[in-house]
Amino acid sequence: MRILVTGATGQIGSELTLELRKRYGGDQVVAAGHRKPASEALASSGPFVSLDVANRDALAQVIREHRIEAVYHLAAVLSATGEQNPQRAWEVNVSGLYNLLELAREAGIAQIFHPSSIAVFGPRTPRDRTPQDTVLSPTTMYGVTKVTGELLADYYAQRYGLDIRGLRYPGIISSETPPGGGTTDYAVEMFYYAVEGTPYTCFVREDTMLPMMYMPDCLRSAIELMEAPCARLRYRTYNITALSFTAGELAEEIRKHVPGFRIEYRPDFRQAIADTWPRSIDDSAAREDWGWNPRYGLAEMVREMLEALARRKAAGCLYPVAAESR
Ligand code: AKB
Repeated sequence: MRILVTGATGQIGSELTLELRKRYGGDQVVAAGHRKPASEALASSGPFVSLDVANRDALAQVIREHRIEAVYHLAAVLSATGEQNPQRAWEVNVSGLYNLLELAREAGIAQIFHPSSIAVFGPRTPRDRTPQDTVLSPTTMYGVTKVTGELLADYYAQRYGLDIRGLRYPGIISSETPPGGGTTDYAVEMFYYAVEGTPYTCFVREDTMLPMMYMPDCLRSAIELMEAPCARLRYRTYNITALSFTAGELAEEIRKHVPGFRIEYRPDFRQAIADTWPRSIDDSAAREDWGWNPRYGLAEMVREMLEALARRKAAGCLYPVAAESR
């Protein structure tokens, strides 16, 4: 299959592209992003095209020229940035997806992966062990676009027979490309500050608990869902999680490795977003239908994150997350 990854320079896209290239071959996986690839590995391991998914003609050209047969559609504006520019969030997240679905219908694309998010839930949704089937009433534009995306996926599957699959991702923690513009970004930033030896000002309260997942689990979940037999899937978009912890619990775990790590809590507008999202997720449907099983708990994730970032720092290639926001 010739695969296109949109949003390939983002947090998930940059690592998923490399994982897919390892599995299916470098030339088979076209990376598309609106920034230049940040890593040499991403730039040199296969084709890269510059693309804004809201530009339908440009997307059509990439699909045609590279004879694309499957798409991992990761291009998105996240929750915090989405509140700063809701119009752009709609354009990228909804118009971009609509463009892709229409082109997929015309070009006969075999499969699409479209991530959703815990942002589809809202203040009227049960916050503990949030069920698969529940109230979707988000209060952020990002959440609105993700609910719309889920509904569009259902519609195009029913009406045109497209094979579209998705996961409601929690916060994703990773050591390669930092996330940009999400509410859960504090859980990544904290590591960078700890490794830099700089005190961190956290933008949510110490007792804020959100569901999270470490990148290796995130990559595996996308690929396992896409490879699952269609007949076993009761849902098009699944709840998924790995672990839940408070900001304070994460800081405590980091302190076991970096004893002098200092943190203060100064909640900003992102606290109000976090307060409408689940504390934990019921992902039993994913476990039953396609065998989802996360491998990383808090202790292993924190140890691996700190080791990976320390290696990057020693090699002089730690992204300047801490330096930029200092
Ligand atoms: C965000 O915080 O906006 C994202 C998400 C949970 O989808 N990380």
